[in-house]
Amino acid sequence: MEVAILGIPMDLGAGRRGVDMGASALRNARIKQHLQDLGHSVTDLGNIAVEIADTFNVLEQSGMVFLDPIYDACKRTYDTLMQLPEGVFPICMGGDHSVSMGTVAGCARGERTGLIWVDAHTDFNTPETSPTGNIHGMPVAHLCGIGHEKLLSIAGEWQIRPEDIVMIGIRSVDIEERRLIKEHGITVYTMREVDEKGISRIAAETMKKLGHLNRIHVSFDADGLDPTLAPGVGTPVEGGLTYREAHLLMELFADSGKVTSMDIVEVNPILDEKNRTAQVMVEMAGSLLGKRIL
Ligand code: Z70
Ligand code: MN
Ligand code: MN
Ligand code: MN
Repeated sequence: MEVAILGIPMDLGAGRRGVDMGASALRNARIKQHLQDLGHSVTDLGNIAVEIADTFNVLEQSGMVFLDPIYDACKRTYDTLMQLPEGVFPICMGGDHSVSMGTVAGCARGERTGLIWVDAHTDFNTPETSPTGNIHGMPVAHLCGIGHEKLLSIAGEWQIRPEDIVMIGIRSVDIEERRLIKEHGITVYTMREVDEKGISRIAAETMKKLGHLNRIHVSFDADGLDPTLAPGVGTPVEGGLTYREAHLLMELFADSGKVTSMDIVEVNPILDEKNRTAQVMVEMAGSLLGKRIL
């Protein structure tokens, strides 16, 4: 497969600094070599230009104060992805999860696209419902067309359909966010469902729901994994996906042959232990791109 990796070194949507170095950490964990060793042809497109939080003369360095530079970075990401030749498999390396307002739309190329959101959080807040103001808690709502007008304009008229979204690994949802998730009928597999059904049944149900679509994007937030496995994240939540569950999930998605693009987001090397989190996320990409033991 032709793979293109793209860095979006942005932490403006997160409540704390450091995820802007996530793309560097993934390159340091040899993402390119790892995928090449699986037989893929890999091009590194470099990084999208992103403004730096410290250069803003604001009292509180978080939340909606960063709306304009987040818009700019997402728009540049979207434009870059839209220019890729058809058939290339993009891997978008964040950055905090607000980058996905640009990556999902750019990878969709204006077409109907399934979205698999692997995360501890549903990221379905709007500026009105968010308890923190952090934009990384809002990308899915914006992809569905609800939220701040400026952020909604990143992809022009394109939107994802709520029925084309499946979330897996969820274990932290805010009160108003919960109402929005139910209102929009989003399919959510919380950790309770992972425990009850098992990850292979969840993968099968996901593909049954989305497999008819020509494009499927997997957006993988490192905090979907258990924090013992992926400590380098800004918002660790106990009780996440195990190493084996997460690999099996990626392997089963790979077997479907339906996945066309991926995000790896929220890797924070400042909070990590010897780059473990980036390393495990590189392995996740390998499994999603067809790595087999035999
Ligand atoms: C919370 C909020 C969030 C990631 C934290 C947290 C959102 N629901 N997303 N870490 N990746 O602030 O909206
Ligand atoms: Mn997220
Ligand atoms: Mn998360
Ligand atoms: Mn939109």
